[in-house]
Amino acid sequence: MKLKWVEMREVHMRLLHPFETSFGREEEKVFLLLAVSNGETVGWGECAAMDAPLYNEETTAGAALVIRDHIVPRLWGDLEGPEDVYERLQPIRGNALAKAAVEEAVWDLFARCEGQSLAVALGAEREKVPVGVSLGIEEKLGDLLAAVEERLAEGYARIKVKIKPGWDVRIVEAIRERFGDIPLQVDANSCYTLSDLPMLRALDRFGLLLIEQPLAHDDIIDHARLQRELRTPICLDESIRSAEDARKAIEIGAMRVLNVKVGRLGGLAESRRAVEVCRDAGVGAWCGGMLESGVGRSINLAIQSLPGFTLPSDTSATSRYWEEDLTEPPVVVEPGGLVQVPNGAGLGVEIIPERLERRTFARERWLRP
Ligand code: OSB
Ligand code: MG
Repeated sequence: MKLKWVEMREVHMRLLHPFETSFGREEEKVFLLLAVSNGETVGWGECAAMDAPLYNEETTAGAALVIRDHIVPRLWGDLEGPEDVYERLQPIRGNALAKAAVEEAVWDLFARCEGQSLAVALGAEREKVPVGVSLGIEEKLGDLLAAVEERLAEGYARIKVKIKPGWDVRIVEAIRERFGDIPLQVDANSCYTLSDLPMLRALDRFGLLLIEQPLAHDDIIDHARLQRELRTPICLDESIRSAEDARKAIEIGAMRVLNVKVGRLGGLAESRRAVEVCRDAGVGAWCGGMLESGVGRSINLAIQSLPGFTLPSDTSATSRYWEEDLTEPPVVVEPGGLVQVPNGAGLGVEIIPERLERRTFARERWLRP
């Protein structure tokens, strides 16, 4: 298949609730949506880069430049399948979030052309997947406890709370005291060092499912040292950017669980390889999120339908993020914390043109030369 055109939009969407992590607070998502077409059918992808380089080094504006100047020019040749895109973009160093947005769109295009859901195109095994919810840092402990209560009532299969120095042992202790033995995990987004070992040991007493990315964003060595000190599994997010990274981290004992983010791993093909590495090694996996719109969220649901995903993911209901999403139908959480994996062609969701137009701030389209 040859692409006829590629279109990139900058989209702005206000979150229902501000989301605070150890690296910052987000109130509005400014992100890129990618569309690719063979002239008849359109495929969609979403770039997970954020406005500022605080999660990883990429930004929305930087990703737009890389997509325009370096990624799109490599897409015009014949594509035998969506797997070709990862190979085609391999010479470009880094820029995983930018590459993944385009790769996802090509996967969607191929799946739609074949009348297959993206999940089936990837090799789906499950029609429903368990999901949890990721709760940001609040000003008051009471607000966090109220949020936990509300989300448990909505049926989520586990709770994840963001932690940072001063908002860690205290909140985990309070949640355990109030809600008992619920499935609970924490995410530090790289805000500690090995000098925080006493605090991390204190966390180890609470029977958490996992501790996500406690140490530096680019480290596996210290994580391996830390894992030897803890019973709680360490889960890596920021540090793992490829299936090879996953293999190395597992080999030195730096992680027992992987947070699979399609963006951070540079696309769906590489995410699938990373999960295979984990499965072969008996290491757990789940799918993280980047506060995506319905486009990114249906991609996340498709990948987590594969074998190898062992824990609930961060793909929460649409109502947790947006007053009105770009897509229909919304993601809804059923009893038991289960979400239906879309089974229509491609992403299996419909993009509502008026909603997209209203939130599009810039648009560029390139035609095959
Ligand atoms: O580290 O998992 C993370 C959101 C933005 C950036 C990084 C992370 C997150 C989340 C939210 O935890 C996941 C979601 O609900 O989409
Ligand atoms: Mg994380």
